[in-house]
Amino acid sequence: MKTSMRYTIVGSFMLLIALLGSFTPPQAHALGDAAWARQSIYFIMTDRFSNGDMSNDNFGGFPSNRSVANQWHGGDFQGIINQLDYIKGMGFTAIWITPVQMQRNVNAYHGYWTYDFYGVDGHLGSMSLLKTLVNQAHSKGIYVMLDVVANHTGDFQPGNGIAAAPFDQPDWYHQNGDVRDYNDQFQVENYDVAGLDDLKQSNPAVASELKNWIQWLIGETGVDGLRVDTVKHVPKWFWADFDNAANTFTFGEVFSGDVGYVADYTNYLDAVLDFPMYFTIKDVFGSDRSMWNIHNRFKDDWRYNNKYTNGIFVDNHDVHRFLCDASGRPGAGWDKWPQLKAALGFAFTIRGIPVMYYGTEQGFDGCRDPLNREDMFSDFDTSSELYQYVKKLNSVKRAHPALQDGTQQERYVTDTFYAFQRSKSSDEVVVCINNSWGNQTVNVPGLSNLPDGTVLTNRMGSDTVTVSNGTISCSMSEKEVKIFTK
Ligand SMILES: [Ca+2]
Ligand SMILES: [Ca+2]
Ligand SMILES: [Ca+2]
Ligand SMILES: [Ca+2]
Repeated sequence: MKTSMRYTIVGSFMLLIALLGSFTPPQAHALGDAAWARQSIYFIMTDRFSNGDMSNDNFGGFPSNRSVANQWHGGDFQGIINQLDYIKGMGFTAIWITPVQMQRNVNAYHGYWTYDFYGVDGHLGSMSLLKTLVNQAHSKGIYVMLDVVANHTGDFQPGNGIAAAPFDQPDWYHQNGDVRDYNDQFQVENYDVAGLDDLKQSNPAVASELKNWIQWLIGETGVDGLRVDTVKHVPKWFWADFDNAANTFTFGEVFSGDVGYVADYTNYLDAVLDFPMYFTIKDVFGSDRSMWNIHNRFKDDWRYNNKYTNGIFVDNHDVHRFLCDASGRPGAGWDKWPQLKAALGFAFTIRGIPVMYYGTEQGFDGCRDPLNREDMFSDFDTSSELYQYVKKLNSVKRAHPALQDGTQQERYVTDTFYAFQRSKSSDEVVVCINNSWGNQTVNVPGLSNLPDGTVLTNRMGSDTVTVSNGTISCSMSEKEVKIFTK
């Protein structure tokens, strides 16, 4: 009896070993918030990224035409699959892709005008190909975040039908007409945004179906997290339910520079895209404004439920690209890359998850939507200066836990200079940023956990400094970012 039991246990153990040897355990779909805080995200507008299948370009009678800026252009899931190595090569560990739901409009290339919640748009591919994309990304160590819209469908009512079943019932919508006063939160939540048919979450059937849908979508696709659209246009109570139903990481778009207004949503969704910081980055790095604006911005960090999981970005698809608005070198306004590199150096090293909009690495500079949604298509140049710069930032971030979710403390600030220290376990990082168009040398005092005599190396270059009296001397060229580590 005893012998046979031991045989069974040993046998089971050996069977387990055999199984482990032949199978890799499936990757967890619900990547936790803490793990998301350590990622860096590449944001892709699928229609504008890479066309891997010409046969789907005119799906549903809505043709692609690259000479029309607000029409479909042909990018698709296969195109993203084809470029996963380009993305991985830049050091990103996650992608966020625009909504995949079926559209029904020649201008719905962006995916934010849902017709059928339960269909995948044929321009992009099929559900099966989306699963392949997710699996291929996972096999390369890249997580996938899906963009979802639960505020509205496309603009069908009145006069042009209604979204597909089960969202084909008029009393599932508000029918209040357009928002007229954007300072009136009731209108913002319950009226239409630019004619887009506004879903009535207060109808229990609607709330219930939206939760069924998100569970279905996550179950089908195996994605690791959600970017949630038009968050300020839906009552907060719904987002708490939605996040709960989704049972995954969610960060929301709350388009506002008012930090109190934005931060409150982190009590309902897991996190937000940090629009207040976006406006600060645009001012400070894009227009050479004072670094004290950064100091002031960080003073509001206490307002966020978790400041480590907000998305940090220098631009996105709904605003001018950074290089459109940047003021450029005084007297040579076309020379803007030094400002962009300083902004990216800041965005990739501060608390939060860096989210970089596709094409930034190729110097895209479009202004108004849709001109800020340029085609990548043939621009996958891995030798470009900006691609290489971003690759360096990601590689330093990956090598240093302190730069992922370590604590952050300001160490020195002037109008043209900002330094901070990040710490996690035994990892210590000091970041120095020169926002001036001239060289300057600045002493950064008050460093902690770095005994005198410690030699730190700038990982964006190779120069070293030695800690003395808890201070290092940062010798900076114009618009330079240095990342010092042990
Ligand atoms: Ca295509
Ligand atoms: Ca609404
Ligand atoms: Ca409408
Ligand atoms: Ca969640």
